[in-house]
Amino acid sequence: ASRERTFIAIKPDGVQRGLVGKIIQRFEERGFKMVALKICAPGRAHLEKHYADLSKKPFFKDLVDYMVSGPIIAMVWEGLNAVKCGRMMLGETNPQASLPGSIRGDFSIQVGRNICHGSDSVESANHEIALWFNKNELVNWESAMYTWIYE
Ligand code: DAT
Ligand code: MG
Repeated sequence: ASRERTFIAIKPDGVQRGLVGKIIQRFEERGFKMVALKICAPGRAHLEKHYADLSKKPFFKDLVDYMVSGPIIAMVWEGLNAVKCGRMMLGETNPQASLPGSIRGDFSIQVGRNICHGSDSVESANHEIALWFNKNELVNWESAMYTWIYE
């Protein structure tokens, strides 16, 4: 169970605003293990695939325009309930509803500039990880802190 993985991304506004280190630090400090990390700009077709479930939404074009407007930090984090806990750490989709202490609640104001992405289920995490990373980009390693984080 402590091997659950989630896909977390820092969107172009998070990168431009210099929040990369702070966001990574939150996942590190919580005790999650980084399994993959890269800066990338994968282009429109890739982002349309990433957000395929939303393709009928009125905001879809603006969303894709925003996501291709600059580099993205793509990451995979591993740990117990990484998906659900990751979502909690991000906050609500709309920053107006995100509590202080969450990433969106601390660093963002509007839904169209909510600075980060996190998978919403284990199934979508597996799908997104496969979409964003090659197998050889995922690194299996044992954290020396494991037994200090897990009972
Ligand atoms: P989340 O990113 O919390 O998983 P989502 O998957 O429903 O939310 O939507 C993906 C992104 O689309 C979201 O981060 C911001 C944008 N978005 C969602 N709902 C929106 C809305 N009502 N108006 C404008 N943009 C929206
Ligand atoms: Mg989503």
